[in-house]
Amino acid sequence: MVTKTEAIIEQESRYCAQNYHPLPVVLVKGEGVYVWDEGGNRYLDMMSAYSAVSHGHSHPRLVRALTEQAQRLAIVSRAFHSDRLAPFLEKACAMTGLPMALPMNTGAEAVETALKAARKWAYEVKGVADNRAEIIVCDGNFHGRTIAIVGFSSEEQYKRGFGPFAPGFKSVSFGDADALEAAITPNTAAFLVEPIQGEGGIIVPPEGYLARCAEICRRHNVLLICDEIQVGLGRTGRLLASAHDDVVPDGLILGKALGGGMLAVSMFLARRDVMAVYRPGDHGSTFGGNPLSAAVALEGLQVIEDEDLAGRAAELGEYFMAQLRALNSPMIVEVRGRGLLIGVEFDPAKVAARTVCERLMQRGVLSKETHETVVRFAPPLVITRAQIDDALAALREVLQSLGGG
Ligand code: PXG
Repeated sequence: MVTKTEAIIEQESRYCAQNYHPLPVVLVKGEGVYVWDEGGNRYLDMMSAYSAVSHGHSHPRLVRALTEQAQRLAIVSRAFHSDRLAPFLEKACAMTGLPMALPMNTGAEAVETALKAARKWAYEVKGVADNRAEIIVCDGNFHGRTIAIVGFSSEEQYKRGFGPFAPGFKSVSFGDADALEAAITPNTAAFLVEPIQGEGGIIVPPEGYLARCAEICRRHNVLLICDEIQVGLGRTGRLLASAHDDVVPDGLILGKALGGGMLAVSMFLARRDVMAVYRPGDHGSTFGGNPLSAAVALEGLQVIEDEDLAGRAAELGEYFMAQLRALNSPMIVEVRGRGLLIGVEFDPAKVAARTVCERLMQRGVLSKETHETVVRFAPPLVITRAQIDDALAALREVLQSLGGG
């Protein structure tokens, strides 16, 4: 007999492009840190949609903001003003310390927005000759899936079959500030970096790396652009991951949790002289900055402050990471991360990360592997210590069931 779950997955595989390999669970409801499948089973969500659901599922304040605004005015395009956009951007600027913002929807769009701004800034402000601007990125980066972005990925699978790619990008070793300085030329417009590499496997760079990069960029008149789509908005224990190094970047990219786990909302924030390169007609998005997104995102930023989500991530992340290390499993090679962005690296000779995720799922904990060896623990930031203990108990059982407890 085919179960309802199997039937739904089969239907999806018939109609949906097979560009993902999801765990075999069909979710129908979420509340806080929990999600439920169509059979009524409850799971702890330790992935939170790759950090997009930092506020928890269906946060009541965000549901209210969404429904109230949906009943009033949802979409106007940027052909007209709305009363929702400015308060949202003012709040985002106040919280991040950057003076101006350009709203988009998905992370990749906001990254493209940053890249275009950096190039135009190089020509108009820095004085680089036409079409010569270079942007430096890092090996192991993940910034999205557009052709320009995958073109500078170091991951073969992201690129294979999608060329030709945009020129003008150079990649240097992540965590090596000297490599950055060596790669800079008079044509360098910007250095684009994730303060912690998320999709690359939760890679934390050496202490002080970002501060050194910021100093190097300043000295060479190169823009430091931080992609905090995954690590920003409290996830690592500070509002911005760059704040751990006391760095205010020249350009900042936010997404994921910016939409409060409700909508796709992203933005590029920047220094005034950088944002000034955008003039009417240069760039845009039909949905970017729409009143519905702006109302939800503004409330989301307020919730981050009111519930001190960054403080929770700092405190609970430290606890969680210490407990994971104390598991002392021979299957675990390393536990790394910051705040509630944690990667547990498993020994591939002993177990596949996917197997760990499948077994966790059977015990009511959802996570997802990255790069075959790393299991990600990045729960909603509203998680409690007791719920973390539940996840740890499930992981202990899984390790025991695999003979590595
Ligand atoms: N920058 C960073 C640092 C990211 O983690 C993006 C940009 C792109 O965001 P959008 O909204 O365009 O996906 C990300 C996304 C996936 C996947 O399913 C994406 C991410 C992490 C894990 C899986 O493609 N991060």
